[in-house]
This record gives sequence, structure tokens and C-alpha cells, in this order.
Amino acid sequence: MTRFSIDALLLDVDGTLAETEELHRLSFNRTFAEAGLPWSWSVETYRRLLATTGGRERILAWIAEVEPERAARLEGPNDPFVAALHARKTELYAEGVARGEVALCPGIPELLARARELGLALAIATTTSRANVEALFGAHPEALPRAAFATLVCGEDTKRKKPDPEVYRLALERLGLPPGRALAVEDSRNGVLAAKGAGVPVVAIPSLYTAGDDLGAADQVLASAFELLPLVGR
Ligand code: XBP
Ligand code: MG
Repeated sequence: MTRFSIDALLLDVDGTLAETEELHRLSFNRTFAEAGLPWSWSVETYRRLLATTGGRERILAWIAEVEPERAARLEGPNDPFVAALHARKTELYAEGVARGEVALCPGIPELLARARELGLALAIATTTSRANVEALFGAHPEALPRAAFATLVCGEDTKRKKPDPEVYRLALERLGLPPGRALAVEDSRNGVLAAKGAGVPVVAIPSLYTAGDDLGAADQVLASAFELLPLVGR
């Protein structure tokens, strides 16, 4: 029985298409070490810091927490020191993805293949940087064919990141669809809230870093994308 009668799948990237956050964390830490900064994020710390979506925003939140004097000297959200750290982290992350250090989540290749068989439109709805999404496509050309996606809405495309619904509103606008004809796939509480805020039904599949998130606002919580295969249809 089809549970979601839809025309499009709107897919989050980090934690949904692939288990990316561990490589993000290691890339942040390497960036900090290269810059001579005494910062190193443990798995536990990073799990807490993920409440702030966006890598640049996460560094800013960290500085405000551990070095308030430095935070007071920063030139706002576009501070060049923070921007340079984030740019280097993005570079290191892309190198890691290209080396094959990020695996796709179980059932994602099969879900995308099924969606294409059904003729569903595919879109990316993420707060991560476009370069990171392109790197992932580049590393998995068969399972994640770039041409299969009608649009990629990324971190640079919105003023406010998840849990703000802007990313989902923009994806729907670009696809020309009402929210009820799409289904979002997310792994985190922030992602679920963003989709629901735009009126989009959402299936949550927890990832390594979001296993403890409250995903109660999702329409359905599943263990893997394999479980979603029989639930989508036109
Ligand atoms: C992902 C994020 C991103 C990544 C890092 O959230 O919050 O910030 O952790 O990517 P979601 P950038 O899965 O909800 O989209 O450093 O490029 O921001
Ligand atoms: Mg995510």
C-alpha cells in the first residue's frame, strides 16, 4: 500500500544521503590544528554543536562559548577569520569525500532508483555548502547521478538555515509543487522542523549523530531508506 502519494522527493544531505558528519568534524579539527588554534571537537561536543546548523555558524557559536573576548572582536557573521577557517574546512572535507571517506546511507541508492522509476522529481534541500554536495555527487556518480536532480537548494541559497523552512519553500517553488505533493527525507530534528514549517510531510531516518534527536514531529520515523521503498508512489 502506498502511504505517500507524491510527485517529488526532497532530500537532505548530511546524515540522510550519507554519513557525512564525522568527516565534517575531522575536517574542522584539522583546520583548527593547521591554524594553531587550541580547539578540538570530540564526538560528544560535536553532537551538541550540531544544534547550530551551518559550519560557519557552528564556528561562530563555538567562539562565543569558549572565547567570548575573541567573539567580541569578530566582524559579525561574515567575519573574515571565521570565513577563512570555514573555507579551509570545506576544502579538506571535499578532499576526504573524493578519497571515498563518506559512504552513502543504507537504502539510498535503491530509494533514488525507485523514485526515478516512478518518475518522481528529485531535489536536494540542505543547509550544507554547495561544494560539499557537488563533492558527494562526484564521488558517487552511479548511485547519485547529478543529472537526476531537478534542483539543489544549498546553504548559500537561503538567508536562514534549518530549522527555518526557507530551504523547503525554495525547493517547492523551484519545482512548482504544493507542499502536499512532496515528501522530505531528513535525519535530524532541525531538518524535520524545517520541512514541517513549510508544510511538507517528512520521514525521519536517524543517523549516527542524530540518533538521540527528538524526531516526534516527523510523519514517520524509519530505521533506513530501505523501509521507505514500499511507502512511496504517485
Ligand atoms: C547539516 C549542517 C551542515 C554540516 C556542515 O545540516 O548543519 O552545517 O554540518 O556543512 P542538515 P557546512 O543535514 O540539516 O542540512 O560546513 O558546509 O555548513
Ligand atoms: Mg541532516
